[in-house]
Amino acid sequence: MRDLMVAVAQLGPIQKIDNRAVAISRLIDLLHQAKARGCQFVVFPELALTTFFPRWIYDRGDMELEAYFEDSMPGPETAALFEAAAQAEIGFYLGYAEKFGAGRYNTSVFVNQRGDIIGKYRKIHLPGHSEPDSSRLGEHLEKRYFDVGNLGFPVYEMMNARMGMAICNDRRWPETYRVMGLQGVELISLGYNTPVGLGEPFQAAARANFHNSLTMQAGAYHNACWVAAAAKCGCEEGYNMIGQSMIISPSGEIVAMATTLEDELISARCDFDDAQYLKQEIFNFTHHRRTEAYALITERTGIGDMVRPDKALWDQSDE
Ligand code: CDV
Repeated sequence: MRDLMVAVAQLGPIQKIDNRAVAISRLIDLLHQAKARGCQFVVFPELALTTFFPRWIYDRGDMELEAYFEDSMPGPETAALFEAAAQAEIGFYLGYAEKFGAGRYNTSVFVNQRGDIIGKYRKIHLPGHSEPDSSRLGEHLEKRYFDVGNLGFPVYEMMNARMGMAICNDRRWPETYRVMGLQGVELISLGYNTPVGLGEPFQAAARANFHNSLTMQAGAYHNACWVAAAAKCGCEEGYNMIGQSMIISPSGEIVAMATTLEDELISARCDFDDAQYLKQEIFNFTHHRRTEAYALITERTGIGDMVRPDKALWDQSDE
């Protein structure tokens, strides 16, 4: 059997006054809990080192904004997390704001049990807006502060499994999972910050938890892979963010879910062989996918004209 003991380390709110040292000590505490449970791999949230700063209005280049970004990874403060994980022989996924030359990315990395970064992902689906709008109850300015990720959706061999990454809004897009599914991904790690009450209709806010699980359960099942998802949640700077961090099996079933809106560790044994039936039968891509019918997916971005088949292919009445 090929398996991995996976932990998801949900974080409660990180307020603006909480510096990195505070956040990192909470991550290390969760890492130690994971070790005590016999876990080998931990998934931390999106932008896990600071408060969720895209809720405030800055100009790119502002000192206060720049301070949310990491110049290096590990850096002077994050080194303690890398050391603690290497000591515990635990691999992890970590989301953070990355400076790379002039580029600014919403990034995640895979770190192996020895503390080496073995893979990186930069968020591709950036939600929200570039320009503030005072008519909204709250801003979500990821489009203003981050560049679109330029690394695709890579899958890495780590801890004897094929592992992929996504970040928050990516989880709502089936393409995210499929691109990794086509690389044989076995475990997708992702972190999220999902605020509610920014001015969306009441029904959208009321369904936020449902859509969180719906999209990830579908992505897991359609690609016969595990999904491990970590929220940063609770009331952060007056804004509410959903929790329900979860681990989902390749059958699409939730096998562990957080029940608080605070720092909380959940875990599950992920059996990769368990997915083989689905990968070889119903979702045997090689046998069953029909790419000739999927061209619109990469040719078009938004909704366009209806595409009709040649009528002669389906109607013989003119003959
Ligand atoms: N951090 C995110 O990407 N949040 C979005 C919200 C803004 C909808 C999400 O998809 O959860």
